[in-house]
Amino acid sequence: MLKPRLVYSTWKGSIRLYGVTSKTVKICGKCYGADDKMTNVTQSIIDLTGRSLHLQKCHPVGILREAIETRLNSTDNAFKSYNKFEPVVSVYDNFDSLGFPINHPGRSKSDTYYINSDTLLRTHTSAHETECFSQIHQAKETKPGFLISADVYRRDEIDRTHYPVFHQMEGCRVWKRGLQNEHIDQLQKSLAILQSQLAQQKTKIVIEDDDSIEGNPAQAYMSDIEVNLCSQHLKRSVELVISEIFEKKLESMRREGTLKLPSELKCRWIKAYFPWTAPSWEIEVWWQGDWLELCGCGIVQQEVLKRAGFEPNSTISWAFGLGLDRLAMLLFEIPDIRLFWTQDERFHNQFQRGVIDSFRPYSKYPGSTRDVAFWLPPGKNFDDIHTNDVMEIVRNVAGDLVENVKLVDQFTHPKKDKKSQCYRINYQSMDRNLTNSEVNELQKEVVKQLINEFDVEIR
Ligand code: FA5
Ligand code: MG
Repeated sequence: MLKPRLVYSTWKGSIRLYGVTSKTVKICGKCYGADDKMTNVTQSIIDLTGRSLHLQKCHPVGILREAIETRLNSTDNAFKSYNKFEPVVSVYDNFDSLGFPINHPGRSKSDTYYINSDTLLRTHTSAHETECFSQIHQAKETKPGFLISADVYRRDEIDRTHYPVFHQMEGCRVWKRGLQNEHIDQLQKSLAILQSQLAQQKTKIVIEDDDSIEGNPAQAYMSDIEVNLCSQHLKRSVELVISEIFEKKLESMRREGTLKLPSELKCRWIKAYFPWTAPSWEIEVWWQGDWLELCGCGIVQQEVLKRAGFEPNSTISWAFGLGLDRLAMLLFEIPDIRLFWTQDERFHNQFQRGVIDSFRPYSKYPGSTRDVAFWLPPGKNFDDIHTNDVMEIVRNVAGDLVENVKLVDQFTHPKKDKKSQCYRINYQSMDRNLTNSEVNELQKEVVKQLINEFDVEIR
């Protein structure tokens, strides 16, 4: 039996009371058994599972999703789109099927929302790769590639660029090896189209490419020419997406009369590691003085293709996973990721299908800061209270009324050997003014839950 626990969540000022923890958890109309050890998903997260921002035609995330799908299919119409997968997946699909080692940090309860020990809210769209590959294997799908866009869930910190839900687009492409090497022909033809499309883009990308295989080995079953063509096809496809998106952004900056327009876009490919691709890379874009990581990718491990049903050595494939939200924030000039989730018309009225416009802030409501400082229970270490768990408590109490939470101080009292932490919480709404008493109320509830959950002593 789980301890019944009351959690408050606020939405537009009204405070709702939830009995979060019960024996079952209902998500997208289905009931799942909860369990004592693993369940950590909360009602405020469950409430977000039905929003599907990526399907809204006039929402920045939806506009971006559609633009990328269109561009990728302009090469040879190779991708089937899957945009309606529900967020509940098995631990097997999210981690095991992709070869995540048992001790991978992504599996931990402090990073992932578990429904029970077998089921979780997907942490990435790669969770659906095996299923979609198997559709191609069974010839239920005739297109040789697919795109999966969906909401993904991660327990994380709270600030302007982090939200427990964000959106990814997965892209995969498969070539069946032919007896006469027909797949090499197909790869070369498709690559030639990609290259000419890139050459025609108005926005030129200047690329630094780390393609050394040191520490990033190819798989033994593939020939050098296959690795080379498949990697190039992958990289040029991702570059096409990026140059297209930034081209749209530059058009909008021209319309808005921005004076200093960059004449080219600097990108770099860097080596990466993902358990289910080899070799693997990430791409970063230089934008307003910073490298921005947009996407992870690589050549799909044969084990994944075999799990999807393909005969050994029969198939080669690439995959990428692109984050939509941070890219949308940058393109649409959205200062706070919470804005994506607002229901305020003043936000939604600003965007139209197919167009990348800069967001015009309608108002900036003041924030209100509160500190909470506490002693850890005797014998406990700083590691025993994960920052993500503190964040989760604040998120549950204050929902979108919290802008930022920071651990601002921690020390050990030399004589008493007691350990102290101080968190600073900034309460701020995107849509309205918060009253002082409302903020006090929220803070009181946060303190109460910190005591209940961690047995801390408030200083
Ligand atoms: C992945 O999630 C892999 N599934 C990507 C992949 C797919 C690799 C297929 C290989 C083959 P990563 O955790 O780096 O990787 O996330 C991918 C992208 O999602 C990042 O580049 C970033 O753009 C975005 N992203 C990651 N974490 C966040 C976050 N907390 N908030 C917003 N965007 C994020
Ligand atoms: Mg990454």
